[in-house]
Amino acid sequence: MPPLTLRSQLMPEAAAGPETGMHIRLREPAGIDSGPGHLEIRPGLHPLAPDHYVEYWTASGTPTPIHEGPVRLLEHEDVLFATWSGPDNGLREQTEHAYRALLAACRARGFEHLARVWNYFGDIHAEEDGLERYQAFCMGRATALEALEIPLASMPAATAIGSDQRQLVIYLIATRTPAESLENPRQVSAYHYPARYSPKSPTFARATRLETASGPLILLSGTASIVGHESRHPDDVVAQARETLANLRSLHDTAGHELPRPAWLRVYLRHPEDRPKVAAVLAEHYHDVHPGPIVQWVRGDVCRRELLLEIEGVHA
Ligand code: 3EB
Repeated sequence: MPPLTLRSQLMPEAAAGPETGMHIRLREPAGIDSGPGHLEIRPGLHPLAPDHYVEYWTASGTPTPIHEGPVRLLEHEDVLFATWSGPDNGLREQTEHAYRALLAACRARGFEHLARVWNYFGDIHAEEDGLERYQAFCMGRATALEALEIPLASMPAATAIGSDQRQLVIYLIATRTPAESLENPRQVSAYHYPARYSPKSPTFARATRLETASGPLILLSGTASIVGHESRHPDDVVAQARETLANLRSLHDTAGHELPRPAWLRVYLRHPEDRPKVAAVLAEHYHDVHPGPIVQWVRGDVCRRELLLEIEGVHA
């Protein structure tokens, strides 16, 4: 199998980015639009001023756009971008329904493997049918993935963040050949978390590794201040930032020392006013990496109330 042509870039909004592919823009309203060769995804999050970055995912060749109800796809020869957007009430059923539709669309085109999935919806801590909405989301997702018999050892890397708008927005990268799923020795695999976090555990890998034409690509899941399965340092955003970076370092070590530097990171902050403190921790951590990662700052709610930040990104 030839290496994938998948590429990832985070660029200032003012720069001329690629015209085709999947573009993630933090702009209202939450939702997904498509053009002839691209998908525009607006997760429903707010960027922290003054930065305006756009995240671009591209693959080579002329993509084919496909629109089937709430599912929109962009098919390349070796990569399929797949998205779903719709109301986020009845979240458990909606999530299951969305995942079934997405997975069916991917499989119908020969893209059996999920490398990376992003999930956003509003009011993540609110209760719905006796469950916290994050748990309802986890149940819907796990039910769909179980029904489709996706093994735990090949889960995609993922993000699930509470947005500022009531819209379920899911987007993903699927491939014909499997990515390598990676776990973090400092953390219990999310799919083995004890049931007190959610009656059905979150189903994602800590990262995935893909071989591309321009070298290995490591897709880092949303990573927080969790060691084992427990949250660490409630109420201390600086200590949470350090613990999160220790998790990311350990994940990078697991993925392979020869691997490239982080190209970009996205920091989700529960409280925007924490940015300067977290930025100082990041600057210290990456002071010997040149050039350092491009960092996008976003307001968002991490799934556990005590967690104040989460970081995801790409090594390329
Ligand atoms: C954690 O490590 C923090 O449910 O898809 C991070 C990334 C988190 C993805 C998900 C949740 C998810 O458990 C939360």
